[in-house]
Amino acid sequence: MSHDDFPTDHPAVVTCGLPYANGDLHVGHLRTYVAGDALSRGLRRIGQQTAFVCGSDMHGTPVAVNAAEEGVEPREFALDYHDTYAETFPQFNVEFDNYGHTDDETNTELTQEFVRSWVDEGHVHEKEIEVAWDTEEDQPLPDRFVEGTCPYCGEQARGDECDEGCQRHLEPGDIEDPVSTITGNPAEYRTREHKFLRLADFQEYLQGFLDRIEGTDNAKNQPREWVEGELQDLCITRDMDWGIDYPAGGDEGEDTAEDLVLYVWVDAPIEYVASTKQYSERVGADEYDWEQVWKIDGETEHGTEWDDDWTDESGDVVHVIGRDIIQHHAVFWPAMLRGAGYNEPRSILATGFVGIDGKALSTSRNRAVWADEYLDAGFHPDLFRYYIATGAGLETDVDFSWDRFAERVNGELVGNVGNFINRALLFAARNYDGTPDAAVSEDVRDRIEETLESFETAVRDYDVRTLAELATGLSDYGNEYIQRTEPWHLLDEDPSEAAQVIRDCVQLAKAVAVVMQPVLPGKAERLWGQLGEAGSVADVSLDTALEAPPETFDEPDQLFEQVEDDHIAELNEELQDRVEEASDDGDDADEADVDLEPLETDRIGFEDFEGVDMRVGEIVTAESVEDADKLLKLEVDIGHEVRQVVAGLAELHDVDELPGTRVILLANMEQATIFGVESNGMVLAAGDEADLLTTHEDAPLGTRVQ
Ligand code: B3M
Ligand code: ZN
Repeated sequence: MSHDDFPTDHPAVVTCGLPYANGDLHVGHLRTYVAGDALSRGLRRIGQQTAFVCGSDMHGTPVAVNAAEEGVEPREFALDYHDTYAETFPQFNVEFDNYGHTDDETNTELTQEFVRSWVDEGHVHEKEIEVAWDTEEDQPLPDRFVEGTCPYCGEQARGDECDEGCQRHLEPGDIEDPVSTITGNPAEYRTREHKFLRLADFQEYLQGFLDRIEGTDNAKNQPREWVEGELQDLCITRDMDWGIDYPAGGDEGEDTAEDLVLYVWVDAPIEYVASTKQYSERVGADEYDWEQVWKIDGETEHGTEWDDDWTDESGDVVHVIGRDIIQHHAVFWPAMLRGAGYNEPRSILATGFVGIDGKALSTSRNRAVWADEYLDAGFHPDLFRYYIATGAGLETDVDFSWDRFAERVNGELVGNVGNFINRALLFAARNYDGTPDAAVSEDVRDRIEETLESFETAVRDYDVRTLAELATGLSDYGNEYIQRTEPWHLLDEDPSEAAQVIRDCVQLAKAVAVVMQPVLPGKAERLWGQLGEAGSVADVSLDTALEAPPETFDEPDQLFEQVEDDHIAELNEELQDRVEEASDDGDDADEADVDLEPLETDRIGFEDFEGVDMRVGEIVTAESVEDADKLLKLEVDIGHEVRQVVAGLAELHDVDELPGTRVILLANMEQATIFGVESNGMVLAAGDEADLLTTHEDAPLGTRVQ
């Protein structure tokens, strides 16, 4: 059974991953919110009743660790950021119907209700596990209070996620060589009792769910392998003060849970439901009924064979998230919902990351473009929205650079869309006081109809990029039409043809306003005003694009402003200074207390060394590796042949600058497959910054290093 096409006859909700209330927002965060906002506007435009909700993620160690560093109570700390986020999103025209937070009453109650349902249904059990402990502070070390080695891939990882390597969720006790992030001391494992959600109960259900789910390929495919083998229990409690209490009375006769709070990933996704509920309570259930969206239809009898009784009668839940939290949304969350009798997500859209100037965005290196910084630079939010929405398909990484931003804005928005609108409306206002009296030609009508169809398809396919490109497509067409017909000559030569061309162009301009609105809502509104239209372009249906524009309107002003070169040069310089400053700080630290690895005491013979085949090479191409932020796929010319190699350079080198770089390649390194890419050699580099080894004269490629 598959889902009905949008618009369906039940309400939809679009949600965005909740930002942890623990730091400033940057362009990496904003990508997800822009996509969610554009999509919900697009859904409404095609007639789908839609709520767009989110909230701040207040709990867990991501907040507790940062609050402790600042010496502030976590609640106060998180509320501050929550307020900032609530103010910042609208400044990017990201307009949630409800923006709550996970520490409010609605979410607290709902979360405890969920947990009670799981307990009642027998999905929760208690067991003893080993948790990391700081002996100096004499306290447990949940999640981000501990770091160590990922048991799956060997990378450095946080207590509950392998953030630098394989991105897997880690359970308490999983991490190897645990070190306390509070004292830096090696942590000890101690036995504690915790509560677990038995995910194995939902295994079959989850397999069926993954057959039904819509969204990006990464979200549909990656979880398959996770639900194949036996599912590990999910530890739903933590030894912490900050969080939602494990509900009293959830387990009869047990008091061990009293000092436990729920794991942040329990109450965080429940905020999707809580936020929808708050919206519903505000507008009234007659207008929008959260229970219709989230609760399983009352008529449905639920047997154990979910596939047989799955119906499409409840609402449509669409989650937009970062691609690092697919497992939480495609495995844990549907099980949590199912266990409490709630509806499942219809789709999961997992967006790629945002890079900065060809490298990974890094807040610790201050290589980021901050939301405030963008706004302070005085750019209209829609310019960023357009750039990020058209930069790549949803699941592909997008690079942000100020240069590219200026190029795209000036070329596509100023040069194409703005230019067309201005030529058409100026000509119309000057010569006809508005829309000339003529019928729209068939070709133009067809072209607009085609665009409206593409709009619907793009929304149904969750294809935000195509959605964002419709306005430029129509403007291209319009510019070409004006260029070909030269209406300024026709005014004298063939006045009725001149009126026809301009009539068509005004209609095209109106269609541009309608189709650009999801991605460029502010600019669309302004164009709507320029056309002399009443009301808001946000409220009209798609077909309005074909209705006649007002007879009169005034001369327009420019819709988009040119981004100036010197402004961009300034912004580039600021970014560069910041990154350098951060890395200087790092260098000082490196030099002062760099941890040099001890020298090997075992000597090797010359024969052993001879077995190591190192060659002079040159990087020919460099490109990123899907789903692996740190890795690059390189082609290295080593004289005899060109080798494909996977190297962990993505965050440390500019991918565009690597081709042409001379390197030393360990040529007889064992072959390996890393993130699905074959690696046939190893590029040698020194230290945390991956300082690349090279030669300093002209040794020919392929020369052996001795
Ligand atoms: N607060 C942020 C993240 O891991 C986390 C998302 C929660 S969504 C329910 O990206
Ligand atoms: Zn890992």
